[in-house]
Amino acid sequence: MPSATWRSTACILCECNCGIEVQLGGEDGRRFARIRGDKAHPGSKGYACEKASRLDHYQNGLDRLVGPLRRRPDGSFEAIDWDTAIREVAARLASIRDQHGGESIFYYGGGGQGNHSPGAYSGATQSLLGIRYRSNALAQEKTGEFWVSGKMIGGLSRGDFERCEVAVFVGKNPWMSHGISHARVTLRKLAKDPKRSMIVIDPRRSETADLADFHLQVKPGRDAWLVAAMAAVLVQEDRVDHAFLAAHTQGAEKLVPLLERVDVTRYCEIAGVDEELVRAASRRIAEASSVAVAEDLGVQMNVHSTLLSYLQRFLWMLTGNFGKAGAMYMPTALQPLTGRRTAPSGGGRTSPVVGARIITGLVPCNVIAEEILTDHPKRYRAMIVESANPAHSLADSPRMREALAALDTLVVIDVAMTETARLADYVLPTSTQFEKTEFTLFNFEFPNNVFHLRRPLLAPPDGVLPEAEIHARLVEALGAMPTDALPELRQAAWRGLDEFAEAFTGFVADNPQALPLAPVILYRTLGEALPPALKEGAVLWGACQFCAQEYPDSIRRAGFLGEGPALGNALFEGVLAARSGIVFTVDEFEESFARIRTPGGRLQLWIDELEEAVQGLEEGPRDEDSEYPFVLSAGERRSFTANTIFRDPLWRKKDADGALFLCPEDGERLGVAEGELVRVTTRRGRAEVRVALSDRMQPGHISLPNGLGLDATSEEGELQRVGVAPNELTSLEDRDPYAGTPWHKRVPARVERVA
Ligand SMILES: Nc1nc2c(c(=O)[nH]1)N[C@H]1C(S)=C(S)[C@@H](COP(=O)(O)OP(=O)(O)OC[C@H]3O[C@@H](n4cnc5c(=O)[nH]c(N)nc54)[C@H](O)[C@@H]3O)O[C@H]1N2
Ligand SMILES: Nc1nc2c(c(=O)[nH]1)N[C@H]1C(S)=C(S)[C@@H](COP(=O)(O)OP(=O)(O)OC[C@H]3O[C@@H](n4cnc5c(=O)[nH]c(N)nc54)[C@H](O)[C@@H]3O)O[C@H]1N2
Ligand code: SF4
Ligand SMILES: [Mo]
Repeated sequence: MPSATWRSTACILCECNCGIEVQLGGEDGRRFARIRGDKAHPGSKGYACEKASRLDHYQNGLDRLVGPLRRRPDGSFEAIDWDTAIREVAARLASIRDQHGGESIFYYGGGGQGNHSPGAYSGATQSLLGIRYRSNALAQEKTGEFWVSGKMIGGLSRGDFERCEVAVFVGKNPWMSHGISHARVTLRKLAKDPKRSMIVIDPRRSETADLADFHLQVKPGRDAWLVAAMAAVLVQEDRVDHAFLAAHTQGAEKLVPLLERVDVTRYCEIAGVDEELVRAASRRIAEASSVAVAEDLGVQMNVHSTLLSYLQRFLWMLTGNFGKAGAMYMPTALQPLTGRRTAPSGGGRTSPVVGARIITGLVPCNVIAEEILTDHPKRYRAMIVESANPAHSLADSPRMREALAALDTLVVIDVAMTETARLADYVLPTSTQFEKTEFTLFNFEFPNNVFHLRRPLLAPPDGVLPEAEIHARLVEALGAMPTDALPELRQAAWRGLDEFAEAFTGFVADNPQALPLAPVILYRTLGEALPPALKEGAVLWGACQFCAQEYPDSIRRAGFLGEGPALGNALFEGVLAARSGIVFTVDEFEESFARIRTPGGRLQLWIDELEEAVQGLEEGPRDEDSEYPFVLSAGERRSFTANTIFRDPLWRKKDADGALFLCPEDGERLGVAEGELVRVTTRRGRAEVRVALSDRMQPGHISLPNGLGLDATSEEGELQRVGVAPNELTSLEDRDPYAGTPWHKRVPARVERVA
């Protein structure tokens, strides 16, 4: 019998983090017996998709880690106690730092779709170890967009899909992947309303395309010509918003001549989309009172990734779709997802071995293996991996495994024995996201932005610790915790936030060198004065103070009172008290204009570094490799995929082993029928997989789901791999020339029937 109590938390499977309620049950009371959307959550308001109901497969998942592990010389693991684990990890990393410098220690991860507290607390460990190079999944998808957006608007923009008249999705399938609020409700409303339109750019007739008014079914990888043609139509038919351009932008005089020159007919031919349809879609954008645009992996993990982030922005900038309801906006942030001090452009920093551009502080994922597997004196020699699974999720898994194995020391902090953890020297087990206080910084709503601090639903099992505790202990073992100052700060915290703010500010003023350790100091002082269920929320006090400095008016409009630190304290108290999340800022649409952070304070239409790439489109596409006649999209989001958060293949109700989608014509040509096996060969590897014939695919295009091919222990105790691990098939050199993002959606491939 499930307990009658519904406890509020959030779904951890995509960036939406919908509020959910859970009833616990099972013999030990630790099963997620029932799950429903939480109506009290101010963002999701009761919405949740089918995946959330499967979260017990995470909480009670396979291969859960229950205590620290150390690798023996023979390669097997032995259990060790926490004191030994912390002491040895600290000592080994410190010795690498002392010998080779902190820049030889690499940090990967920091959080996934549902948890950003690891990134917040590890900041202390990273600074103490002198770590300078780090990365995470954002450097596989969003860094090109961050770079472009940084140049064009000086920050991140999002689209108001709930109010827009026209929605444009470029290589994004929100019906399956969500990523916008109440995705399916929002999409259905758009489809039903005759006054609104949806434009979908996707080579596949995606589930989102089914609802679209305009499906521009581009040839795989040819989006750049299509989107350039759409922008060119706006200019050539004089459908741009001249008043907006004059008032809010810079660089039109350089961009417009470039777009005037575009041969729209030819570009549409290259893209494989009917010219009249392209023109009609562009006119629809120009005529609309508001347009919202989003790009995603279909183009971000493809050739022209960074270029497309640029071209896509012309559609809404040239038509004046910024800073008004239904258009593009710049949200507030409790704390920026990309960090406070990291310039989008990377401030000219490059990675030490390959010299790859660092964007928002992140080294491109595709160069990490190269930065390890070399005798270059500046190579990475040790790595901390926290809440990520790079042995599975980065391009070229065989090479990545080789790189991880070549490190002097690999420390993995995770809840489960993952493909990456299996290669570690030390595995530090942590409480699940439902066994500690957690949150994410995916807070992009507008005008009412939402933050949700989740309380634990369950106590962690003995033997695991939350990341906050792990990092505090590492800092202590490294001898850097300012222990003398802690009692006084703790006492101030007991007396209240006002006194704490004063004491903490004074402490930092006297000890500026301790500032980078603030997360763990907050945890060891303020954290102990908080109710136990909120302890790991201590780090947010700093975020609330930052937010109060950055957005005081927006916070006051959300109902918090005060000035300076008092306003930050009021916000922090609000965050702590709201079990189902809270509206932390309320904005006006025009506020986005004031947030433009470009040198001229205007939207920049021109990026020097991309001029050549735009012009280069005139040369047309490069010849395809006849040895690999198919384009494989390696990592599609389907109903039952969720990165590698669920390790148990049984969580999938259908498509258990993740079929290869292939169009019926190609099936006939290859002589394969539904359910038969084929061999997929790429330049990097090969895999055998079951075929599902799908008329959603166009000829020559095939797709495999993401997150499959995990090695999980079966009930018989054997390691089993179900489905194809996509990165056994991808190559490191297939990456964007600007941002280094991988071309996972465009893997040249061959398909043969397996006799
Ligand atoms: N169900 C589910 N949802 C998820 C996740 C999950 O694992 N499962 N993961 C989450 C994460 S981490 C992310 S980053 C997002 C990603 O979300 P999306 O980017 O929306 O997901 P994908 O299915 O990877 O790719 C989107 C679309 O790109 C299309 N595409 C392929 N090639 C091309 C091309 O050449 N041009 C264009 N224009 N499109 C192309 C595909 O057909 C697909 O429909 O999803 C999140 N949501
Ligand atoms: N070929 C190909 N490769 C891809 C993609 C693709 O489409 N195609 N998609 C890419 C994208 S967009 C993404 S976002 C990445 C995702 O790949 P990764 O960033 O590597 O992360 P996840 O698969 O989300 O796995 C998260 C890890 O966190 C662990 N975890 C869960 N909860 C906790 C916790 O509370 N604390 C800690 N410390 N650990 C926890 C899980 O066990 C898991 O090991 O994959 C990328 N790789
Ligand atoms: S939309 Fe995303 S966060 Fe919401 S329930 Fe579905 S997977 Fe979870
Ligand atoms: Mo992602």
